[in-house]
Amino acid sequence: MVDLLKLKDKNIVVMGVANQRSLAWGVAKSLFAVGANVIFTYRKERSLARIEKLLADHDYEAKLIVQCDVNEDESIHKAFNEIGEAVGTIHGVVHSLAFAHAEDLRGDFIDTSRSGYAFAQDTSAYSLVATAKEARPYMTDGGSIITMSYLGAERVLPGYNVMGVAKAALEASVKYLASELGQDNIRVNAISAGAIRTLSAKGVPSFNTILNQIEEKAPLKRNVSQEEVADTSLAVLSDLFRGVTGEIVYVDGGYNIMG
Ligand code: 1JT
Repeated sequence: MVDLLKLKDKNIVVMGVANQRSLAWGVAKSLFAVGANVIFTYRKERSLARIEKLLADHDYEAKLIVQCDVNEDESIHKAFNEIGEAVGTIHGVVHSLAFAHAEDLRGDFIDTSRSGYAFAQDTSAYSLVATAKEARPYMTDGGSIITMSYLGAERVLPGYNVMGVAKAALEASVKYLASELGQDNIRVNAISAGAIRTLSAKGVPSFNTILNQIEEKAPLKRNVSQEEVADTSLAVLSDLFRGVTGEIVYVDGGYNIMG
């Protein structure tokens, strides 16, 4: 199985580990399990400390850990330059980042401020474009870029508001990037994860209701786990998905197909 994936000794950049519940941490664990070299980026010092503790607790060793603030072009440039200098070739990137102001994730969408809208787009959608641009020069063997999306990109989910619009832009960006990077044998796909209790989900008032509705309605009659999202992510990063690009892959127990 590990041989079919062809991820052993490949250099994969994982962006967006905030704590052990992060989808990015789940992907990192799956990557370690198949012998990939994992390179982490973090923004806040607190996240660096958490990553270092998680690595120590699991007896994992990161190939490299670098600071990267995706709201700053220069920071992304420096981070990927440092990664490229250290490892030579980058084979994959896991973009698992999103942010919006708390006040824009409740109340009415129509009340979204200009700055809150721009901030959500910049952090959650443009960051993928800027990251792909900086990673590309080092992805000389081809490779796979994945990002995390959510059903709110295509359906109105009460409260998701400005993030839904940002995820819609993210999914469209996946398709435009896929069309341009295909010539370099770089695939770009999104994982549309079901609702999972991560740090981002904290403070979402109706989250329990959302989880209960999914249990009732999803074909698999249950919610999905961080591990399930991670293993699908591993598959999409791997050689098993070598013919797939520009796709939105749902890991949601089938919830998205229901009317
Ligand atoms: C962000 C947040 C991105 C929460 C997110 C997210 N993607 C999924 N969630 C969880 C969620 C949130 C809402 C929801 C369903 C799922 C918070 C910080 C900014 C980025 O409502 C239907 C509101």
